Amino acid sequence: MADATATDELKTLESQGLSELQASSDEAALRAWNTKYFGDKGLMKAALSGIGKVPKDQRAAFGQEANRVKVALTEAYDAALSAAKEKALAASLTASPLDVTLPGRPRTRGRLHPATQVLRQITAVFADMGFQVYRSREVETDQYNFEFLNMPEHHPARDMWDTFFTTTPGVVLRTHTSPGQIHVMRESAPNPVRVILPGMCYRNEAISTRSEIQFYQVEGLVIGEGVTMADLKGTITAFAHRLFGPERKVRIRSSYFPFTEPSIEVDIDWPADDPNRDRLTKGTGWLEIMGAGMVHPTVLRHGGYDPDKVTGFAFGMGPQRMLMLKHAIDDIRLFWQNDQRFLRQF
Ligand code: FA5
Repeated sequence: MADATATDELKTLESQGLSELQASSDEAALRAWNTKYFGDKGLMKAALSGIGKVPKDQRAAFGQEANRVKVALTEAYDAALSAAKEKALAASLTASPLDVTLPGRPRTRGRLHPATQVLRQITAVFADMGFQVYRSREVETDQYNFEFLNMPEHHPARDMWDTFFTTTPGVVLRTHTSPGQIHVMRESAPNPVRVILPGMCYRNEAISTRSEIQFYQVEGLVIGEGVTMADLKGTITAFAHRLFGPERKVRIRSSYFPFTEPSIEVDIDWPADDPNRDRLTKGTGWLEIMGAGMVHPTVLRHGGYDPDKVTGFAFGMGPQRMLMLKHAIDDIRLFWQNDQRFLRQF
């Protein structure tokens, strides 16, 4: 028999521990119980230190008993703890029930913006004609936007483009994609060039059904030996028929741009059955889609080419105006209003 007092103390500890465990109703209480009994300064440790009072020949039996009590309490604690956790989980599930049979929230799928779609269509048509795509910057210097395009300072033609100036002198938001022509030429001279330059342009204009302050343009530039106005007409007509269908009429008028000589403008007939035809075409039945012409010798020189050896043509079109023509859209402002009812139709 082990020492009566020390062993009794162990037994009391066991029954006291078990009944306190039963009274601990939640996880926090159980953890507090665990600290009280098995912590560094816990009752179990204190009881074990009683071994000093036990006569030597009874110490092994005391040790066995102590171990039994320790295992019994630990197992009871583990069981109580997992029961408490289950109970808490069940309670939280009833408090906020989760119906796993409910259908999920459908994810709305996005699509390409109509302006992006038409840019891609235009790119595809020109790619078939052997044009490469060149990306050019939207923030330009005055030199590139005007000067190199044959519009020196104070040239009246600058008034054709209402410009957004930045706070940095000489730096503007490009008013057209034409400054990209100079970048391409300077990178390519003296080799032949056949590129399109799509991108955003900015103009400080009054916003109307036909004009935005921010819009896309697609510039085109072809340079080589013996390039003529006939090549320009042929390219533009082939392009317009590919994009709009062979039945649509293309009209070419003479015009003026400082960076082309001669210069032209290209119109397309507006669908005759559209009730908005007169309002949008100012009664003419035609909507302008691009400016174009033969690259001015001065511009060729600024680009690093010898105008005695090569010639070139250039054009600048408005893809949004073209999309308006294609689908009889009567207001260009719809493009940037982010109205889903408009965007979803494309
Ligand atoms: C130009 O910007 C010339 N750089 C085009 C050019 C390039 C001529 C190369 C010769 C050689 P214009 O200002 O006409 O030209 O604009 C060209 C096209 O951009 C217009 O036909 C129109 O389709 C579109 N566009 C112009 N302003 C706006 C605007 N405010 N909103 C929407 N589209 C516009």
